[in-house]
Amino acid sequence: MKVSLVGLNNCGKTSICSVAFGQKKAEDTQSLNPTIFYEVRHYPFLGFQIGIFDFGGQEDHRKEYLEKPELFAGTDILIPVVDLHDPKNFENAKKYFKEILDIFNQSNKKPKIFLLFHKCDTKNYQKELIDANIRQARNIFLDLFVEFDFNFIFTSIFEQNDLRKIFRDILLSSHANLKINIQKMEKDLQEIKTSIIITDILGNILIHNVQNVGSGFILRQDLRDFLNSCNNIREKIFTSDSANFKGKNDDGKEIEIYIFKYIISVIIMKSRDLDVNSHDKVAILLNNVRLLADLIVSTNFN
Ligand SMILES: Nc1nc2c(ncn2[C@@H]2O[C@H](COP(=O)(O)OP(=O)(O)O)[C@@H](O)[C@H]2O)c(=O)[nH]1
Ligand SMILES: [Mg+2]
Repeated sequence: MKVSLVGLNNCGKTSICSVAFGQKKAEDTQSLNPTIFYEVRHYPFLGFQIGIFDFGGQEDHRKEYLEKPELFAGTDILIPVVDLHDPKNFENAKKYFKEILDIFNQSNKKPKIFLLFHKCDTKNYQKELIDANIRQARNIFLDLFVEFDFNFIFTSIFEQNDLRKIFRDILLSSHANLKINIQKMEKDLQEIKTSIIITDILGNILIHNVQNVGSGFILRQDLRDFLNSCNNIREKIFTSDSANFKGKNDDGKEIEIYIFKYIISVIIMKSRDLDVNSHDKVAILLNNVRLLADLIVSTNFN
């Protein structure tokens, strides 16, 4: 799956990638260098390869892309990014987006579009201006994409958890059944009184009910290593597609790892015995994850 991020220089594209997918915190993005031409990063997600194309936004690069429309070929999802802190460039951004849309209009394959109204925060920016900028941006940009399958979203790298979820849903947007399943589980999870993290086997977090579980889209390194070891054991010793692992100390602290269909994992961390209600809900959740894993295996992502 090819995802193309486009927008003027400095609007936040590289920061979005590194905060949503990488291990970076919002504060670490200030030292990012301007992207030269374009960069492709591959993120494995639910066992599939996702290529994120980050198109650097400097003027001379923008001209070059427009002369080489093949660079955008095969884009499944186009993400135009608007910098809400930079209203004087709204019209420039609009002009650039229009030129890109023309490229897609000329080919007969149209991507899904998710417009990000980005930097929707008042970090290093005057609070009084942001509402007016949002109104202005809506007026300028929203009618641009009418001929496309189009959505818009407000984003900020300072809302890392939201950003992670937004990208998860964007990546699943062509797979409505998976998305609905995951969102339902997310709701169920909020009612369970023990810490649970559901990830793919590489540690990309799908859902969780734990605060500060990791610094982004990916599980903490030590848990990721642990998961990886469990997965190796599943493969080499159990030689089956699913397995579960338990660890316990004398005080009743417990960690359980379930691996379903070598693709998805559930990490459960208990600090004491569960009440009956939560216990039943965990069992239902595990069953649902098992079904989700089947669904993922039968889904043809590419
Ligand atoms: N306030 C705020 N600043 C952001 C946000 N996203 C990115 N930035 C800052 O915007 C600047 C440019 O970001 P960068 O990712 O290099 O932009 P790019 O040229 O589009 O790749 C950096 O100083 C980031 O820290 C955001 O959501 N809010
Ligand atoms: Mg960049």
